[in-house]
Amino acid sequence: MSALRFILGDQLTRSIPTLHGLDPAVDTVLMVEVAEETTYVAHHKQKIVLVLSAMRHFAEELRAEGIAVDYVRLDDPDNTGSFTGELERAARRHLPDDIVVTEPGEHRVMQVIEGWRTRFNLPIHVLPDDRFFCSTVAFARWAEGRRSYRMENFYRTMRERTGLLMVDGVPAGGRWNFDAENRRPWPPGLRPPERLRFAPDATTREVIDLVARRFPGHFGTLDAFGWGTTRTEALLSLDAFVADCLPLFGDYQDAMVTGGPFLYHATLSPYLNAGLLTAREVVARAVAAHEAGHAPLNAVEGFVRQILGWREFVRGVYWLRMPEYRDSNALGAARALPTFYWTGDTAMNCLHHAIEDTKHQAYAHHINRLMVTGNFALLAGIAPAEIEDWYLCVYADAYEWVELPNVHGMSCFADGGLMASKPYAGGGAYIDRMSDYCGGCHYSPKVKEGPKACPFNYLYWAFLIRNAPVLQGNERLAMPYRTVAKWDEPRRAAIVAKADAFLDGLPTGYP
Ligand code: FAD
Ligand code: DLZ
Ligand code: SF4
Repeated sequence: MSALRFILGDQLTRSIPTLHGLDPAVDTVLMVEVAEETTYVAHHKQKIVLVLSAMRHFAEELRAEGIAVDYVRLDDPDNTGSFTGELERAARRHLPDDIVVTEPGEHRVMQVIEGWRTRFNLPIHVLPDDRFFCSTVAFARWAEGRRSYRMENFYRTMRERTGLLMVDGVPAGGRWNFDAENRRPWPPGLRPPERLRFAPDATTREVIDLVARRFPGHFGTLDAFGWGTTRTEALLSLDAFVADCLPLFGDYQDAMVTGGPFLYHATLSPYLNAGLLTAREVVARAVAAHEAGHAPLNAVEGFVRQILGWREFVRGVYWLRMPEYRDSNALGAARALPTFYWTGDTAMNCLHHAIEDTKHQAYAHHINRLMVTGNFALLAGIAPAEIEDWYLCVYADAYEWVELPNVHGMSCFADGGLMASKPYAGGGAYIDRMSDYCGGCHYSPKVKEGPKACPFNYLYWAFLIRNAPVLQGNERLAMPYRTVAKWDEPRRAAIVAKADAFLDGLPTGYP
């Protein structure tokens, strides 16, 4: 019995179920670079380089173990451009008895795989992805009977279930949450640690050339490419994060700094999502650092919460609610995406820097994503599908299972509160408090009227006024709605008109 074992580009984990029980004498591993995956959105050039180079390295590592790998390159003249077309060709080459694959990260690809059952006259084994703490079945069980899902409740269940950061059945330090200590603005003069970046080796250089030739119109630059593309490099990045960043990760988790995209953040999501690191080993390292006295609890709990909590939670919601999930639009948002999301060309300094960092690094940290680019899209009423496509394009860590709930649910509130108890909307004061962007801006968060008034302020109030029918009953928005209630109708109409005039003046579409 021979099996064709199909490994997808985000399954680059040696322990992936696809490889369980592999018999090197008869089995073949199939890996394919296909146009379907490189272009289903116009991914950032660095994301394509990272995935294809990591795939090539992973294939070489398997070969070094004596495993037969059939690897199809993007520029192979016979490449059909699709997973199904390449599986069909490979099945003709190898005549396997079985096809084995681990369930994919994305619903789109799951549908493709379901189609194989009727297309191929062969048993197709789709194995559960065991790289997550919480299986999709366990999440569905947790969600049963709940009208809305709250990360905090899920996270506490996961802490109890795994025993992580638990002492005798209670949370370490006597609290579940250290968020109050984790909101410090960046102090002037503090220099973020140097980050480990990797000079591209011959394989990565070859892929860089391929991507530059084949995808010149895709977003982003390649000059600063410094991502690791092997398991060894991903592990070095984990070591460096734990040694240099984890102790202060909590304190400055929400801070934003001009020219400092990474600060104390892990920058591990591209590796976790592609499979070069596992969530279990990353969390175990953070907990061990705390137990060894190297990192304080507020940092380690904050970090564990991101992975054991948020990452598992969004995956659970994705698989529970897809495909309907992406169709909701609770706030009826319908505007087209402004062109500056692609060019960074805007006088709003916070947006300019968040987008420039994204262009050059295929990365921006969470608060830039949520409270700058995401906040603007929410307040402006950008159509969820447009802003979702942008997030799926521009980050090296973007895969729909993690991008969609974060954008659709957390940032756009398009699911009407299924995931978040209120929209993450903020005015200029929040960005001013948490960043140094406003000092270098054409606008000022303190100016209320005239051409220097920070657009985030009137966009915020216009957002509340426009969406009052849906949002004003929300207890967590009672305070700002009390302010709105004090204004007469002409004043409210003037704020909405000002916001609309600003938004109508923005060019839209891909440049
Ligand atoms: P850190 O801040 O150091 O956090 C550590 C790890 O926790 C991350 O590596 C990541 O694996 C996990 N994590 C943290 N927050 C989240 C979260 N909200 N959801 C899931 N995992 C989380 N993350 C992605 O991996 N892919 C995406 O496409 C993505 N899109 C996002 C879109 C929006 C609008 C927002 C608000 C967040 C998005 N996130 C996404 C979550 C988060 O911003 C990134 O995981 C994080 O910035 C990655 O950088 P880091 O490794 O330095 O993370
Ligand atoms: C992201 C990506 C890209 C850009 N290219 C490929 C590819 O050529 N071949 C491949 O197997 N996977 C690629 N990927 C990752 C897939 O998109 C990912 O495995 C699916 O979205 C399933 O989550
Ligand atoms: Fe952003 Fe407003 Fe601050 Fe300018 S003034 S950086 S637009 S928050």
